Amino acid sequence: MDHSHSPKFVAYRPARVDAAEMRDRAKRFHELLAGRRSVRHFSEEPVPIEVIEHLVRTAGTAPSGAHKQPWTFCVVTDPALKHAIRKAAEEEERASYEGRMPPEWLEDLAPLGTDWHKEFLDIAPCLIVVFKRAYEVMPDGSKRKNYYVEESVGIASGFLLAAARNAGLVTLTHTPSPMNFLARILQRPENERAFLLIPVGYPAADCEVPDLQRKALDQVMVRYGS
Ligand code: IYR
Repeated sequence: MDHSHSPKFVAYRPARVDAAEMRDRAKRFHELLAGRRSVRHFSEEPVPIEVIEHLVRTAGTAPSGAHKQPWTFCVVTDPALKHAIRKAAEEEERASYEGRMPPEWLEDLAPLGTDWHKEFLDIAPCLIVVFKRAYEVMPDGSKRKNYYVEESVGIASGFLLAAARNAGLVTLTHTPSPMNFLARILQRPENERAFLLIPVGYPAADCEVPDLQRKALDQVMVRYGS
């Protein structure tokens, strides 16, 4: 049997950006994303589904191990489903905040002002539940493992957050723990595991965020070479 593959390649000539414009674009993109904040106080105002679809398309442009695209984005706008998710998340989060999380963790979270109440899961107009696909099921029923699934889905989620910010929407990377209730409520197949829960919408009129600072460049970048 011949196991050789002949990969097909196509020309790739992305438009060249001149130096001045490159600097300008790099700076502006930083300014755009520097203005991103995790938001916990949402408005109920709905978001056009076409916009959400574009955010998901953008997330799906992320690189992935062996181009397996090991992700599924569940877009939840149904109020009853959002409420079921809120109830289950609060049950887990209550157990975490009231006993499962060690004191150091609670101390680290104190500046964020979080607790087990997750009202935003009812209020935000759209919840995007990101699932990672550990493996694919082949037509013959056999399983084929995906590669670098965490990295791939993490990058795709980052693209989604950046795309939402670009569209003028706000997000939260919510991580109720454990998250297995999401696969149950959304009736996902057994190859999918919840990875992140991302409420998307507009901030409430009186929205506030914690007064946090980001690390400076010299704290995150180490240069080798001149
Ligand atoms: N999952 C909990 C706790 C939590 C943990 C981290 I790390 C945060 O940065 C924020 C919250 C919650 O969502 O409240």
